[in-house]
Amino acid sequence: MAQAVIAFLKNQYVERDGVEQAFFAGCFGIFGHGNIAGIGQALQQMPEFRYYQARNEQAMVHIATAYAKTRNRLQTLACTSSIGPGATNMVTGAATATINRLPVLLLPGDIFARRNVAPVLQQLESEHTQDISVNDCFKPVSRYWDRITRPEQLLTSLPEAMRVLTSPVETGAVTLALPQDVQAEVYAYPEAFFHKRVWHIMRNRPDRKALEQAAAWIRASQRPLIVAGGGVIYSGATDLLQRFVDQTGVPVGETMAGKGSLHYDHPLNLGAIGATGTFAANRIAREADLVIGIGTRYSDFTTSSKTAFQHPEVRFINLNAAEFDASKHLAMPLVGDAQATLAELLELLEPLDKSGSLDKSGSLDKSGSYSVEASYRSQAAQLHAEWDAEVERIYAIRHTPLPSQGELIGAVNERSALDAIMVCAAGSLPGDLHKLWRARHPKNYHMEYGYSCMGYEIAGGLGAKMAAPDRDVYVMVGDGSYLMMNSEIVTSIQENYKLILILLDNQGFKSIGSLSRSLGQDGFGTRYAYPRNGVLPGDEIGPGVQALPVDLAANARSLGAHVIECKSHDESGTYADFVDALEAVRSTGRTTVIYIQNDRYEGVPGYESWWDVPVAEVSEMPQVQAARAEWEMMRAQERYFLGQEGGTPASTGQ
Ligand SMILES: Cc1ncc(C[n+]2csc(CCOP(=O)(O)OP(=O)(O)O)c2C)c(N)n1
Ligand SMILES: [Mg+2]
Repeated sequence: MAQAVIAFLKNQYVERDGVEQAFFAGCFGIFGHGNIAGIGQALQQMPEFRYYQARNEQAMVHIATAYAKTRNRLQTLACTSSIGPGATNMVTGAATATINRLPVLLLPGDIFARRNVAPVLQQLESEHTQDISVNDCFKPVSRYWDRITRPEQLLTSLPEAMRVLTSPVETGAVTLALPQDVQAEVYAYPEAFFHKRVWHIMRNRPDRKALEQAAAWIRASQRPLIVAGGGVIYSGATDLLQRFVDQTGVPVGETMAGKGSLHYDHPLNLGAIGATGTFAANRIAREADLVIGIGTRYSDFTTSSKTAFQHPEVRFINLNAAEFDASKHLAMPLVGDAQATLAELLELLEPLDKSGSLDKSGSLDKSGSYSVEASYRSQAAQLHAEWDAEVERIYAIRHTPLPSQGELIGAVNERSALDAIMVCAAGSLPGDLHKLWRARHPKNYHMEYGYSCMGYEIAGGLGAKMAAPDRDVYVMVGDGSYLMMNSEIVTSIQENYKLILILLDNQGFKSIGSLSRSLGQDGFGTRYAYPRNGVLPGDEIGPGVQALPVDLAANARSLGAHVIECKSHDESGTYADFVDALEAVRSTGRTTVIYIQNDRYEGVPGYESWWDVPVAEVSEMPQVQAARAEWEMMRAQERYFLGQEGGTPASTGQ
């Protein structure tokens, strides 16, 4: 049965726009008794389906996820684990993939189907059923889940797995739990099952009436704004988005997954939107009367916890492959592929034919195409320029004795190759990068911020590098995330994929520390420092904090990485050394860690936005009471978007 799984997987292909490729680039795994004799033997017998070793099962799912993200979901890796802890280690990875709508195929081993020798090593026993194992934990985090208790079940299960993995709507983690005994059983599978199969990736088109209504809404809009999400990039709609923006003058704010949809220096790119957004995007959002969301899930970071859009009559048009997302905020739902839908929408905004008449409230430029008012276009361009000056200001800070994170981001941005990929996921870096990173192509900014999973960074960097070996991959990782999962440095050495890891050590959680202070909690429990009088220190302790004798640079070196430690040679601090390191790293031969300490407190500010983190309603701490009062003010600005009265937008017309 396990041989059949691999023989099937290696013959699955996808095709989009006439380009065909194998869907699986191989299989990552860690062997134990739950998979070694089954999938392990099959992989050994079929070396043309490449097997890769990981150090940690969660990490290998992140590798596969990042691989799929880099390849715009057109290719991924399978992941095999043993039963028990090997399997449950993948649950966090599965959630990360599913939340980000990225395809990964998980093949955890499972307890014996025949049961006679139960309980087997690592089996979770249950008094009320024998039909349960730890693999049931995968159900809520998988888009398709199955347990193969008879070998012939593969004949119906694997095609379902492929349908879900290759569907732009349903994709995410797919889990096929493989009982240890069944993996080794024989079955006379029909030969046709193993023939090459090509899965066509569909570019579905939206309902015509909804499309016409959307065009009318756009023509009637005075202050439209595009929110560009990850779907723009995955569907390959970035060139078309630029045409749309050039033609209509509608400005763009980018989500975490959508950053890079438009070149950062396009005058109508307002940059990041939402809680970690720029003042440019957030000001335009506040007054927008129409929001055109393309390929976005509208997470709370994008909507500033539903406070970003304050125009009393704001309405939404959502272009999305998934009806679920397209319908959010009771929008006019354009359910379809972003590229195909944008093309059709653009056509409807082009000059009307001679007999056509323009919606009265729409504007008409000289060519007859829809375009926003010139004053709106120039307001957006002005804000874009002001934001760029703010980025410049932060890039130019030279904080001492320890550098600020903003200036280090600037140095990496300016000293990495134009086609490089920057990977990140958690900590204070994502917010700062969302604002400050100048994205120069759609793959330049690889941020996992659906799950913001500490530990994704290095593993994700490896996945990105495997998917794009000709590009430099820069992983920006905090000391907290580094400590949580640095294991795949070893895999990168083993497989000779060179990663450039920028390890920013601020001795703890800069992000949650500053969140904690904003909540009146003084950074409690967010520092890596010795306890004082039996209590972990907060920020009031100041420089009296007693640091831990931890040497992360030595740790990285011990895993086989080449390490460059930034030191201070004069009163200007370590910045100069960092710049030198960024030059030197271009020619190192293997995974290299640039280790630098940065300041815990010097942060990039928020720009006219908010994120809802509820504060204790009653407390004995005056600072917490003050934070609660502020929270209540902002909470009052959260909105429901209820759309039009009397039915779905398309049925009511206006
Ligand atoms: C697996 C996981 N656990 C906890 C969190 C909550 N969390 C978000 S950021 C953060 C601290 C990250 O520390 P570090 O990597 O050093 O980055 P810094 O905040 O210092 O920039 C924590 C604990 C998370 N996102 N993921
Ligand atoms: Mg840190």
